[in-house]
Amino acid sequence: HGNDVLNRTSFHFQPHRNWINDPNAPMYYKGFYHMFYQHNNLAPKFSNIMIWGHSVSQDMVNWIQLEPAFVPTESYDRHSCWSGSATILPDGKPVILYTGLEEHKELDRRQVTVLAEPKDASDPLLREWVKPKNNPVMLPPHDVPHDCFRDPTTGWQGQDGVWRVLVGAKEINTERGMAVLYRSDDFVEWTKYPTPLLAKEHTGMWECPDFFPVAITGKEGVENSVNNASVKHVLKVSFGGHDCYVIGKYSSENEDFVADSEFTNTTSDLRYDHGTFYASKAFFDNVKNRRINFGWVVETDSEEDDFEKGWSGLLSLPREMWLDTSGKRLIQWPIEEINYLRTKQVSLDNTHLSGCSNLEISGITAAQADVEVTFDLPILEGNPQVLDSDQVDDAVLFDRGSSAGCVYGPFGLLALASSDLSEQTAIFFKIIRRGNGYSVIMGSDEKKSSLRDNTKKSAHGTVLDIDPRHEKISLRCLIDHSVIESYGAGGRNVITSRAYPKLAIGEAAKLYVFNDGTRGVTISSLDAWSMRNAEVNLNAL
Ligand code: DQQ
Repeated sequence: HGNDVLNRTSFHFQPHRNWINDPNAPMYYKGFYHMFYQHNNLAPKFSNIMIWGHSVSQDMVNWIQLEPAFVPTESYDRHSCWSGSATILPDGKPVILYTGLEEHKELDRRQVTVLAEPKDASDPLLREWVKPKNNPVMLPPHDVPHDCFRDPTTGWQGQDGVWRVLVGAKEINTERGMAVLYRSDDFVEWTKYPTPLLAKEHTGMWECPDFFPVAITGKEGVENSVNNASVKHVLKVSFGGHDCYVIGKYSSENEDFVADSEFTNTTSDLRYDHGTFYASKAFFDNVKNRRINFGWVVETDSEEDDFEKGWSGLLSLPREMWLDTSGKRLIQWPIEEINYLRTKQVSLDNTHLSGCSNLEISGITAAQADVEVTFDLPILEGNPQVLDSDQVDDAVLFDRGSSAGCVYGPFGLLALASSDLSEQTAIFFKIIRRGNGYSVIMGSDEKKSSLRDNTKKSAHGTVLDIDPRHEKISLRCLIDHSVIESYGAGGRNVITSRAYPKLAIGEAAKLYVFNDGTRGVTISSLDAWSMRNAEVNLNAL
């Protein structure tokens, strides 16, 4: 089998082979970006002996795979080395906190926090790590089950110089998710703070918390310990299959985080991504002063397929993150280094797309492409059919095939499409009338993504945060064989989809702009590029 048949990506992060899940401890150190990851290096499936894979890069696009960083060697991590984070200490040395699954007589696979240090901090590749004697450094507290205590964050220092980290947890006998706060003077000895930094009923176990400051104005990232009037803080937690976040004000003096909204465990939570994306981790890149996030994108084909492919899982593209001018959400955008992979380009401008039509975008490698398109709608007026969207469920709203209540659309792109359109993933918009205004639905519909029947095909979607009366509707899709990352409205909403086409592979894959609506729309501009292959962990270990 060639890569195309097996749907392997060409510019997303994947280990050389076998299984990957969460990104762990991304950092920049002495000239290299480091990515660690939950890895089973023996088979393309999750196992009960998880280790930390390790790769390095100079641009976060091309990666070299090194020896695994952590494997079970001690009783406290005998059953796995689970997720964790890196912190660069004031002397410039990195340390890592990760989750050990302990060998324990009564409490099977108890989750503990393990501290690790580089064996030789002068090695920019950080190839070897040591687990000092005083491990583990944290044990599950009494009100937390022994198997619901994991994923320590990157540390930050309060104004008092004391270190803080969060650990994901759940309250015993309830579904109250918690971000448990620990404090330390030396990063070695940790004391639990009496109350969690945040907790919420009915959300279940909080996995992979992430907590960091964002500048109130501008796109620049800020280092984890920065806290003043010019920043707000973001708390992200992974639960219910999604990476959800709240924005608020943190005070180390009062040791509290006052969030502007609450987690609800419903679709109204702010999400990094409305598609297939989980357990993400952000870090501050001091080379370019930006905050960058990576998430895990799971396979949605069958385990049998994964064994045939020899791999399972990948990471999202590195996404730069900053606070929207509204202060109400984050903006995400692929780091600029991704653009260096762009090669052959085709463009369109001011092209009318009449109702019920398709337009093929030819001349690029549609299976491996970057596409930016902006749609302009004629004036929204008159008295079109009013849709009370509260009465329409998501399954209908996010389905390309349904135009119930649409003023315009659905219109958008058909990615990874076969020439007979029997295979296609539609990334689209629908304008619906709601109350006195209009809403834009953004969807990524995988229902026809593959003729194979053993793949999961979901219709993902969300309400795009724009007013279509005042703004054009823009979309950027990064298409990479079996993954499509779609950024709506300049990165205000993101949806990642998986697709495993059988026909729409290699040169046979096509790209279309489509309009299923009855009224025409204008493509004000479209630029599409073929993408080069990145060199991602090509070396076999
Ligand atoms: N994956 C890790 C855990 C984490 C979960 C295990 C999230 O540490 O909670 O591989 O995907």
